[in-house]
Amino acid sequence: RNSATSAPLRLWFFDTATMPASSPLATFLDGRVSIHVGDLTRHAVDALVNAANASLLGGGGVDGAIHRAGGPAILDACRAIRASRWPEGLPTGEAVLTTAGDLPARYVIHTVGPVYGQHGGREAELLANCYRNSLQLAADNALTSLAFPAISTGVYGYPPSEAAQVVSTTLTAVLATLPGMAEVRLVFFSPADGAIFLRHHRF
Ligand code: AR6
Repeated sequence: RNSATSAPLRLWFFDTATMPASSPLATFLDGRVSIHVGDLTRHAVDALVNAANASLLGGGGVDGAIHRAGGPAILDACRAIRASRWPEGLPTGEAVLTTAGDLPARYVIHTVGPVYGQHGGREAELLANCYRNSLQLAADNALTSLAFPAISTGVYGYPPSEAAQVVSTTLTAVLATLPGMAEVRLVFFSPADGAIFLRHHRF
């Protein structure tokens, strides 16, 4: 066996494990919040936030991408949390913490966003709870950097322009209470989604 062909290809100037996933489109709140476009799973932060569903057993969208890239350790941890703490499923707006498996992040925080139009007008409050509870859970675990996807704006149908207002006002309020939370990245999958956020935020 030729060791030269089986050695990992690792060029110092293109090390995907340590290079930043993207440079920000914009920053807010004295640089504590940054806006990115690309794949959330590439971000090497203390915790990625997952837009999960109540089952915590995986799905499509960013949830599928996190479980695919992170491997089976994440699903094992989710099953254990279901069995011990949330046998009926994780309620909308709540958040739980697991390993990040093989991902470059250290942990994954799973939260369940509202399905737009299914909560009798409480959608904005529930979406804010996702961001607030994820940030508080991170702070309780002494984590200082987080990356969020645009929770609920895919399969769950939340209009991205409305979500931008909820997310920016919630981050402004919550980060004022969490001085140790140094870095919050908002990661949009497409440039169009990033542009909608930048048009509608209220930072
Ligand atoms: N990186 C960043 N953003 C992504 C990625 C990625 N790899 N993949 C998708 N997005 P969605 P939801 C964006 O549907 O609306 C799942 O099946 C996507 O373009 O992932 O909260 C769960 O299991 C969109 O802007 O989450 C639940 O059943 C945003 O992430 C349900 O979907 C959120 O889209 C949750 O629906």
